[in-house]
Amino acid sequence: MDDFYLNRSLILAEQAISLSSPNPRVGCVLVKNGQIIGEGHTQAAGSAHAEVMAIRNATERGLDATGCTVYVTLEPCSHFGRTPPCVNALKSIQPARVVVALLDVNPQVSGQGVSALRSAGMLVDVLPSSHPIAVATHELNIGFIERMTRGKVYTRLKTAASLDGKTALPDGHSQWITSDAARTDGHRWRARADVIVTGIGTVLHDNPQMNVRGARVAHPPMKCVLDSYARTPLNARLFEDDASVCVVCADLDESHDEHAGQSARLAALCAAHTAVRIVRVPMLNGRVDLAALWVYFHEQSFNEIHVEAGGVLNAALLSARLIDELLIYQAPRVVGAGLPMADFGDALILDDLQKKPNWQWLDVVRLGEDVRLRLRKTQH
Ligand code: AOF
Ligand code: ZN
Repeated sequence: MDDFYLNRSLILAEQAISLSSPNPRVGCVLVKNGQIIGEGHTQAAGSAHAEVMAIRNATERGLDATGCTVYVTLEPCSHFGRTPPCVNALKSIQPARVVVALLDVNPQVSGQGVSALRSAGMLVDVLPSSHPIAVATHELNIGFIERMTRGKVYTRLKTAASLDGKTALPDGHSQWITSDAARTDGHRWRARADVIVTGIGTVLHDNPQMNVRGARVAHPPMKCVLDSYARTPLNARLFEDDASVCVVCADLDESHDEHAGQSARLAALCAAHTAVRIVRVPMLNGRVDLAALWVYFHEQSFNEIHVEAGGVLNAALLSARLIDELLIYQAPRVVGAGLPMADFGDALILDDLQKKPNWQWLDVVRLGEDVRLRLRKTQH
């Protein structure tokens, strides 16, 4: 039965997507005499963790949790952060046993939560890291885990392309290369992100809304346009909802010809839209320094970035080694030769087939008439 209740905890944890960031997505179930007596998931940062929500839920139902078994997807925290330790909350209900799917990599917790529970006399079981529920918990929190362990923001790049890797038709039409099922799925991945990134070329050409449609979001992801010279139109569709918009522009010095024009356009953007945030980033080889921007994203404690851009920006991000995951929707169409843009531009030249592949398959799924390929960068 452990797997059954841990699976239920995992389903609850998934409900924290778009809500809990920068905190991990955690679910918790309290079980007594074969009945679920309380359940919960992590709330927004600064609010209750999953364990506290589950205990509250049992209390609200008038049920006594003493002696229960706690199923929780992530090791209960042992430190005072924005909230008091969950370990203390658990001690207050005196469970007989705690089952944990995955240890918390946060250095302030990492094993200390489990030790504290054991010291308090509880039986604690932790799944082996290869257990499917531990793996799923890891995947659900890949952004949090990468931020904590590698100090970077997990970045997923989405493209939709033809069989021959083209993102546009000869006349430039590109928006609907794949079918409804693929687009709906794409929105679910957008919903997981703290920020959706695109380039000014895409804004000017496709005028995207860059929002999440057809999936529930507690906090809509921030929209971010890489726009060195501040050319984002005041009436761009990405301003149509109230999500915050970050315009990333080049930090031009006053001797630069474009300086005055850029300042005037930025002022107009800020005057027209209260939700605009301007971020200035140094130039590197004539464009915004992407690595510097990703440092800024890390400083914001973002866990996951979702990129939907054109071939030029995609290629630059891949070359800068900022992409961790590829999400490629491929339509069963061949566009043909000599056409505008391939999904990764042409900046990456594979020169040696003897080298190990740099991407490994995560999964390949049929979605309506299309396929979805998901790959993760190999570490070597
Ligand atoms: C848990 N249960 O549901 C979550 C945990 O600043 P705080 O107090 O919100 O603490 C944030 C840290 O707590 C976070 O970095 C992670 O280590 C842990 N998250 N722990 O026991 C939860 N979301
Ligand atoms: Zn906690």
